Amino acid sequence: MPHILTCFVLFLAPVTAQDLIYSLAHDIPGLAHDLKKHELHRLRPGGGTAPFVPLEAWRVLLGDRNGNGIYDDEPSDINALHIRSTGGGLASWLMSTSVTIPLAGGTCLKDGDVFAFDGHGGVDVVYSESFFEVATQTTAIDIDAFAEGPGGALWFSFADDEFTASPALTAQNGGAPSIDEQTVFRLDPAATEAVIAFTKTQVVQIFNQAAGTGAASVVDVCGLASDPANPGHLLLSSRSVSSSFQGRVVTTAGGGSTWLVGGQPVGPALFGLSAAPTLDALSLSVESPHPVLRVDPAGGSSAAGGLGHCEVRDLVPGEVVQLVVSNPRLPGPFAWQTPNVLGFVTVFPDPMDPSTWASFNVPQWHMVANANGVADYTWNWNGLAPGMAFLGQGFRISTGEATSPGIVTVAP
Ligand SMILES: [Ca+2]
Ligand SMILES: [Ca+2]
Ligand SMILES: [Ca+2]
Ligand SMILES: [Ca+2]
Repeated sequence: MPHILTCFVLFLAPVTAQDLIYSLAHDIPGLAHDLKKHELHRLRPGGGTAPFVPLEAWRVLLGDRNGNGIYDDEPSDINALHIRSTGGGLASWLMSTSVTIPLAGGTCLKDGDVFAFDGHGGVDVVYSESFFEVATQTTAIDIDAFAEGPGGALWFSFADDEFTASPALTAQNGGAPSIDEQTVFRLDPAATEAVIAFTKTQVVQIFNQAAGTGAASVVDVCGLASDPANPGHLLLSSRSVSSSFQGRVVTTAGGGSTWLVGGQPVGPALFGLSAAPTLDALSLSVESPHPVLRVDPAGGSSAAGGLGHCEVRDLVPGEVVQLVVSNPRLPGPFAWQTPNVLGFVTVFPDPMDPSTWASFNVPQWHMVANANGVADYTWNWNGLAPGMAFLGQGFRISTGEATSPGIVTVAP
C-alpha cells in the first residue's frame, strides 16, 4: 500500500518548526527572572517566552575577562544574531554586541564584528567590522542586524547613520552619502560591494502596510532574519516604541505584513512579557531547543545562609538530568566537545577536575523531572567555603542533550 505510506510521509513532512530566537534592547522584569538585554530568548510557538542563553550561561561562555577571580563578565548587550541552519549548537550561533568586549590575550570583539564561540573556549570573528566597512566604503560601523540568506547572500543593517564613499551606494540612496540606520544592505556571493536591498523609505512603507499606519519613521531596523516561507524576503524588527511597531515582526514579502507564528501575529502580546519588547536581534532556528539550566540566585553567602536553586524545565516527567559540577578553570573560558553530546553541544565542566566525575555519585544531582517536567536541585549556602564558585551543566540522559551551563559564587 505505497499510497498510504506516501500520505503518512506527506503528513509528517511539513512540520518543520522554526523557533524565533530574539534579544531585547532593554531589560524587562520577568515572571521568574528579569530578562536582560544581553540574553537570548525563545518565543514559544504558542506564545510566551523561554530562556535560550541566560545570564548564568553568558558568564561561563566568556570566563573571567577582568581578572577578579569571578565569572561575572557577561556582555552588556547582544544586538544581532543569526543561527545557522547547519545545527551544531553554540558554535553555529553568530552574534554581534553593541559594545567592545575585551578578551583574554589583549584582543577585543568590536561592535561591528560578527562572532561565534568555537566550542573550545575561544571566539571566532566570522565577519569582521572591517569586512562590512570595505563592502560599504564606511568607517567605524556597528552591525545591529544581519543574516546569512539562502544562496549565500549576506543581509545586514547598521546601528547608526553612516557616511559612504561609494558612488554606487550614494546613487542607490537617492544621491545622499549619509545612509540611514533603517536601511538594509545585501552583499551577494562573490560581490565586492554591497547594495541597498531596502531603502529607509521602503522599510517605513513595509512597516506601515503591515500595521495600517502612516508613520514617517520606524527609527531603526535593529533585527532581521530570512523569511523561510518567502525566499529573498526578510523578517524585520524596529526600534520604534510606537504601539504600532514595538514588538512587531514584519515580513517584507507582499510589500509588508505582520509575520505569523502558529497563525498568531508576532506582536507584543504574543511574547507574554510585562512590557512591550524592542527586539534588537532576531533569528529563526531549525534546531530543537536545547534544555536550559537556570540558577537562582546566582550567588550567596555562607554567613547569611539561605537556599540556592537550579532547575531544567520542559522535560518529560520522570526523565533524568544528570547535574555535573566542577570548579571553574580560571581565568577561562574553558570548554570542550565530545561525540554524542547534543543540545548545547559544548561541554564546560573541567575533565581534569575530580569534582566533575564525582558528580555522578551525588544522588541529588541525578535530577528526576517531576509531573510538571521540571528537574531541580536546592542547596543551602550555609557551610559552603567562602570565595568558591561552582560551574554546573546538565545532561539529559535519554537524549544526550547538554543544557546551557551556569555558575554560582559564594561570597568571600
Ligand atoms: Ca540585546
Ligand atoms: Ca570577572
Ligand atoms: Ca553590533
Ligand atoms: Ca539598523
